Amino acid sequence: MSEQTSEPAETVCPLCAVGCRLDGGGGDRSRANGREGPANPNGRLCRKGVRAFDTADDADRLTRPLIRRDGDLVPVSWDTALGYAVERFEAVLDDYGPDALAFLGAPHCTNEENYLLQKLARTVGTNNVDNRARLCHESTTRTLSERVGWPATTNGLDDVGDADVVVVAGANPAARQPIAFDSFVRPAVNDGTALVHVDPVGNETTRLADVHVAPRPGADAVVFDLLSAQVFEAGGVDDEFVTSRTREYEVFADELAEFDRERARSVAGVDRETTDRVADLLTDADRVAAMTGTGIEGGENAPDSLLNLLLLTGNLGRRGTGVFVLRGLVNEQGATDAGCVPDRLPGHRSVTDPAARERFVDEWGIAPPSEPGPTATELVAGFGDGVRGALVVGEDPATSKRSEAWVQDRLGALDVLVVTEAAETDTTAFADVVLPAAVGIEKEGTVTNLDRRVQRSHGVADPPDGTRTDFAVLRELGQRLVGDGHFDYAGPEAAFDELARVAPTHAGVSYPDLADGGRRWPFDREAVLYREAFDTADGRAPFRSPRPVAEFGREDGLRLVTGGRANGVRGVRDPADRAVRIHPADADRHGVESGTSVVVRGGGVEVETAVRTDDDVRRGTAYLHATVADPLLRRGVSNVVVDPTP
Ligand SMILES: Nc1nc2c(c(=O)[nH]1)N[C@H]1C(S)=C(S)[C@@H](COP(=O)(O)OP(=O)(O)OC[C@H]3O[C@@H](n4cnc5c(=O)[nH]c(N)nc54)[C@H](O)[C@@H]3O)O[C@H]1N2
Ligand SMILES: Nc1nc2c(c(=O)[nH]1)N[C@H]1C(S)=C(S)[C@@H](COP(=O)(O)OP(=O)(O)OC[C@H]3O[C@@H](n4cnc5c(=O)[nH]c(N)nc54)[C@H](O)[C@@H]3O)O[C@H]1N2
Ligand code: SF4
Ligand SMILES: [Mo]
Repeated sequence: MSEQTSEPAETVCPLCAVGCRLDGGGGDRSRANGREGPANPNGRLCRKGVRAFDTADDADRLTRPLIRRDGDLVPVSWDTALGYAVERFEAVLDDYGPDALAFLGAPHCTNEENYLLQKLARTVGTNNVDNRARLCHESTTRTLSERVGWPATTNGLDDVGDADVVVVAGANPAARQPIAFDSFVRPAVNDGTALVHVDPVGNETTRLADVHVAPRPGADAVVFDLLSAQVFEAGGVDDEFVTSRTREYEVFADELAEFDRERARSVAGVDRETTDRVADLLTDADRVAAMTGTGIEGGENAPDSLLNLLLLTGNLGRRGTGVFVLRGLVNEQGATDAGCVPDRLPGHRSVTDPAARERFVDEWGIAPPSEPGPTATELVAGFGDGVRGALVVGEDPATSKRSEAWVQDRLGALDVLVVTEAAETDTTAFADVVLPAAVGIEKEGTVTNLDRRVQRSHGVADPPDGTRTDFAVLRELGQRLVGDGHFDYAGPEAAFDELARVAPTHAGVSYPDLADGGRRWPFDREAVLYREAFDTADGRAPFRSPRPVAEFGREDGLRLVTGGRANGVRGVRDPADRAVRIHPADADRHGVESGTSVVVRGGGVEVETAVRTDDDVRRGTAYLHATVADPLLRRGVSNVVVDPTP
């Protein structure tokens, strides 16, 4: 069942959402080589990307289907494993109905695989389908879809060079999306673009920044509102844009006129000199682009306030402006585009939209359910309760911000858990059926990067004997659970063609059109969204009122800030910098200095590490790498004490 074609031996790096192209042709597999592509125009790969083949060569790969018998996972044939999975899912369907099943996946998988996964959920009769990676950028993408149209990056990476100012907020693209940063942001800055970094803690990105704004963690909305008020006062409003392209400006303008700037500065903990400098840059700039990461997700409404600032200054719908959502996993954008979300059909159409539903009825002959389902987080919380069975495709829900005991309890409470995985994980330990999967560079299909570019990915490595692609598995599960020809796809191309028929984002494009570096959706407009109008009901984007500026409560100890959130793709793990970084003044106060062994304590949990003092860390905060901070995060600890090791 080869899905191999005679395409060039080139594929997309599976290790992050930048979408660099790499050479898959023979030779030395210990180090991957880049090929020039739209996201890596110099043909370079980052130090993570050069290990792309490790994902295929890992000795820990699963190669036999397993089912649980008398408590143990035992190897069986594919036919037995799939038959058993179907039998157990059918039992849940008979006893409890379709909403007792959950389908979780698959930002590591292709668009075609994600399309099949959501189709499987919806044709058995439930919208219980989600992928938790979208949660990395949930509030940013929600703001974008509610206020301008699409939950996605508005512009193309290749127009960052046209920006006069780039604002990076809550992200570290220099380390996390390094090739995008080095190919587009760094040259722009070298060429005169001003870089503003908004982050309580300095990182690799700060090193290139002209201004570092280090607000209190969670205070980004206050900072952006303050900047809007300053730009407003300085005459930096783009009146024509505001009049012709936005709504609800009067209310917003009144609020800006009355905005208490002194108080905002004190609440956000930013000094006047710094914010004046940024306000000047924004007022003088013709083009401003923003890049957002996971760090602004936690605070109140930061994406809304950032969007207000961009609308006020007319910075959407032109080259060198807009919002770049710095997505993480290779196909995080595509999993959502293909409909692996509980409230949207493929192409981001609401499950409640009658016209959208009609298209699916025409194509499928089966109506998708019209009630939005719960989110992945809610679904996992319902395991063993409302949810009795789950199919998990290429995710590891056991890795989460919840306590290990809680997660294990939930996974253990299911009647049936079927997992497709490349290797053993904390989740497979709870599975009733484990299906050994082929990984990215072994598969045919398409993936969509962080600037909406849909690229062909090719099987440039042979999958180990005994594994199957998620596409083949989902097709077979569909044939057995739904039947009637609904899943009789010849291969991924047929699924892509169907996606292009039902999803407005992908309309009008087929595989041959994706040769030479792929295309950005929507394919009729490509790079810059919203040139003429926003994709809202009336074509305008609404302002949203700034939230009242509330004081942050006085905190004991240091506020914990984490970064470097990790995804543990097989064989590639980041060497975590274990040190806790604090400001020298805080180090003095705690009686420690660089190199001192310490315990970082909070919520009854302790982490042992060493101190590194750093002027770029905001006073009153302590920065830890996410993997080191994991035990604290799982307890929901937000403040810590740093004490010398006794
Ligand atoms: N090498 C490597 N690269 C990766 C990954 C990997 O595992 N390894 N994973 C990928 C994935 S899945 C993702 S989601 C992305 C994540 O990419 P990023 O979002 O860039 O990841 P982080 O390094 O966690 O950066 C978060 C930043 O937010 C800051 N921050 C924390 N709280 C606040 C706040 O309240 N306000 C502001 N303004 N900033 C705050 C932190 O200090 C930190 O600098 O990276 C992707 N890239
Ligand atoms: N405690 C804690 N929780 C976190 C984070 C953290 O740093 N700490 N990070 C958060 C972030 S940013 C993210 S994005 C998520 C990541 O969450 P997940 O996506 O669940 O985690 P990963 O470890 O990236 O990938 C899950 C599994 O996918 C498998 N896999 C890879 N490719 C394929 C494939 O093609 N097919 C199949 N079937 N399997 C495949 C890998 O073997 C891996 O075990 O976790 C979030 N949760
Ligand atoms: S930036 Fe991302 S896509 Fe590019 S080589 Fe590095 S890991 Fe791969
Ligand atoms: Mo992520």
